[in-house]
Amino acid sequence: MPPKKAAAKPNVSAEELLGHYREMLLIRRFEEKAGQLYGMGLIGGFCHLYIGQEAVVVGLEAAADEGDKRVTSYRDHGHMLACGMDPKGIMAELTGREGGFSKGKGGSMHMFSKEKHFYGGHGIVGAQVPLGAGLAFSDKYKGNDRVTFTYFGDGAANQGQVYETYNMAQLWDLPVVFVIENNGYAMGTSVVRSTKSPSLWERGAAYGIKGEEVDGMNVLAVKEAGERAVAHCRAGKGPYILEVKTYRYRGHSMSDPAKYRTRDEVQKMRDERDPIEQVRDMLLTGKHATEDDLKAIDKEIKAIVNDAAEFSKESPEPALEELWTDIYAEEHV
Ligand SMILES: Cc1ncc(C[n+]2csc(CCOP(=O)(O)OP(=O)(O)O)c2C)c(N)n1
Ligand SMILES: [Mg+2]
Repeated sequence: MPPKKAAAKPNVSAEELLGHYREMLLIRRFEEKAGQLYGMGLIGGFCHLYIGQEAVVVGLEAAADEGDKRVTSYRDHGHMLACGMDPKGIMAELTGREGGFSKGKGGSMHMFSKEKHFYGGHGIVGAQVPLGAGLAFSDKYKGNDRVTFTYFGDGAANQGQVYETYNMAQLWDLPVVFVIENNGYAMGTSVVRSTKSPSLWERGAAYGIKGEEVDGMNVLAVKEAGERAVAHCRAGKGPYILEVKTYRYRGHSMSDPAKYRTRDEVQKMRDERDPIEQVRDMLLTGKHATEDDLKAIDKEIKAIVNDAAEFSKESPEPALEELWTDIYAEEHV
């Protein structure tokens, strides 16, 4: 579980706090809506919600610059929203419609945006890790100072290809931030049941890679650590590992027997550590916003999410001919 910390007085502007609040709330409300649409049978197949983990991606995006890249696993809706992809296109992909980011043919786990430098959305546990190093290699080769954020879970951290990637990333000083989103569970297996070395970031030491553990329920702590990691990479010092301690409130995917943890455990986390509530408290106690201001933001976010849901129902299903497009690369002679 993430460490319990008294909220330090933040040295941060009202504008910045409100921005974090808005972005985390967008992810939360979007995911709640996706859960509803799934229940109504409008979304099929796999769907993994990000509720509870919002501070991770919002904090790290706040540390990123234009042109930086990101790649992640199947639990990807939050990452797409945080890097600025249109909620309509994401929701329409979830419902398998033409207006979706993969024209309705990829679904929840397979979306991409060249414009926002979002490289997926990957269903094979750990597979995105070498891809992230490859993206970083391309930037290093081109000689720019872009950084790639490569996200993976605590379960993925036990995959062999992660360590092959660490070796090459450090050998070639690749500008990649490895973000381990440690939410405590890999499907139904808790971290303590799957490894005797619960400090996942420290494994980087075997390759000479620096890193740290971060309180992933505190968006400001994530942003601060993200800035350190990014500065390290941009300075040409090679990769950096952030093990971000977080928690998912919902099941692993839409079907989850939830027998591996108690309801009390989840409730305690919601009550005591919720990332959105923490920022809400800072905004109210710091007199940066009133209850009414926050209600207005909530209303605005709900409208964005409702529009996305409407769009995802109205957008047509892909035409039959689409079965044959974007399957193989065109031959260029
Ligand atoms: C190579 C591979 N093995 C197993 C699976 C089945 N699987 C899907 S998600 C998952 C758990 C991964 O957990 P973690 O990395 O902690 O990510 P989280 O779901 O918590 O975000 C497993 C075993 C898979 N998709 N790919
Ligand atoms: Mg996990």
